[in-house]
Amino acid sequence: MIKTEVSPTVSTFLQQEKRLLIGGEWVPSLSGKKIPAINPADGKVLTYFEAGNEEDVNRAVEAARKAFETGEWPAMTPLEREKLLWKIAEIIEQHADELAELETLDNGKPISNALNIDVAGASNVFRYYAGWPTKLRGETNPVSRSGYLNYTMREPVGVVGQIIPWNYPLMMASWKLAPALAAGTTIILKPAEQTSLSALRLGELLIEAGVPAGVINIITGTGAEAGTAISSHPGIDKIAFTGSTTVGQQIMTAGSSNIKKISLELGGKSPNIIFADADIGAAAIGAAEGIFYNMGQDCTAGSRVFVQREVYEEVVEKIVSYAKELKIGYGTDPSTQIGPIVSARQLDRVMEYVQIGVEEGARLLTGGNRVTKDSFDNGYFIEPAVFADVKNTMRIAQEEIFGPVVTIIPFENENTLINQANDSIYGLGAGIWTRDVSKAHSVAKQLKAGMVWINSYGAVDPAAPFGGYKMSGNGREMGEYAMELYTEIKSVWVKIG
Ligand code: TXE
Repeated sequence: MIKTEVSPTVSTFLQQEKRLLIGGEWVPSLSGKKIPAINPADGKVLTYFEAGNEEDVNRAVEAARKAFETGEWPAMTPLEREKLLWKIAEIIEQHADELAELETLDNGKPISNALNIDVAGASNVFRYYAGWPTKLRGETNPVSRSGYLNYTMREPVGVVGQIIPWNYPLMMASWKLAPALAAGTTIILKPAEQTSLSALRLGELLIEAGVPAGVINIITGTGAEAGTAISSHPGIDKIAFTGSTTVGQQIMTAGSSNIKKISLELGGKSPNIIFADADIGAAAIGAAEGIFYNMGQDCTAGSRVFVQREVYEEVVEKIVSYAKELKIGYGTDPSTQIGPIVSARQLDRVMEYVQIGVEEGARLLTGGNRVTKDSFDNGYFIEPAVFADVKNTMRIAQEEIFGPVVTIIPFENENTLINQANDSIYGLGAGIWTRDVSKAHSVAKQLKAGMVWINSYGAVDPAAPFGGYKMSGNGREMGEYAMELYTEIKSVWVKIG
């Protein structure tokens, strides 16, 4: 239960005045209102940052439009953009420890995860997209109108609004910024109000790397004020959003005013399916990690574990003992596996779902209590919870909990399983555990999910598409797919004959 001291570098950053990044300058918000950054491990205020509003968004859009149309950015060659993105990746790596510490303090996640997954994921995505500016090609098209040449060009979509959540703050900022920069757009980024600090520090590093003024603007603030101002702004051409499905729906409505291009990465209730012929030891660990990683605050969390009847009790037992052994503690302690939930509000939400599960008649085998021992009582800690004998129709199996709560559902055979697994408004991820290769591919084909993992769970990579079916979203991030999100196609006709 070590609670290590804050390092001098992070301490200095926390003491500095936080501002909005507009047109290459750090400026105060026009309203002067502030939001506290709360450490979820002890409920104390780390620092305050600006509550940007509509007028601040207007200023940012103006700066982004200017940077898009004139000056250094549109004149930059693809090779120069490549160098810039590569440099950002390097600077993130050079500041890895500091960024990880800041992320852990602000979000609560275990420091080893912050460093090895979040910060490493952030620099990797910039490095991957560094390769794209020089690969964005058009085509010549075999048109049947004689005497004509037709070719296409890919152009940056314009000014982009990016609204991100609190579960992977730095990594989400990087997943959004890197392809948008590679495409040549200019950006207004709004981090989540629960976790805005790493984005602000990233903003400083982006300036240090040489991102021209106005290309990336950072507006901190609430969803209700800064978020809606971005999603409804007529000067913004595209919105990229990660967050709840409800807000995704609001963004689609708000964005209709000027037919914004909208990509959404929303909620999930992903099935992680264990067949009786699987390597049961590996599958049970995979299922437990698939839900408890990042305290279950993961859009692809395998929150519905389907287990074939023959091995049901065995798997349940293994998941329960895994959950009981997880080490709960301050994220700053390197041995911690389960840190606090991000906010008091999210903790309440998770606790409420535990109660709902009990009332619905599911069997709560372990966890679900707020941790109040030692000095944890002011932090937002909860014991990982395991529900068995869950029916897929229960609310705890249908609604996204976004916390360390797993629902384990028995199934009889492949046919009944597919219907149950697909019986969800969501379609983000899915896992399949079996030794039967044909069954694995057949089930993968039948699942309505944007990502399927076979005999593993949750791998992501900048080269592999990421996104969901149904109400889990629109469009795909990562890989070449993200370049489509941030570019327009122009078809050019030339009369040659
Ligand atoms: O999300 P919100 P919340 C899910 C998860 C979680 C639930 C609620 O189930 O329990 O959502 O979390 C901004 N216009 N996910 O309330 O509100 C907000 O400021 C424009 C899944 O924190 O969707 C923040 O920057 N923007 C998820 C971002 O949207 C608005 C990750 C996300 O906040 C806005 C997070 C508005 N009207 C939560 N309202 C995932 N897919 O990974 C809010 N925002």
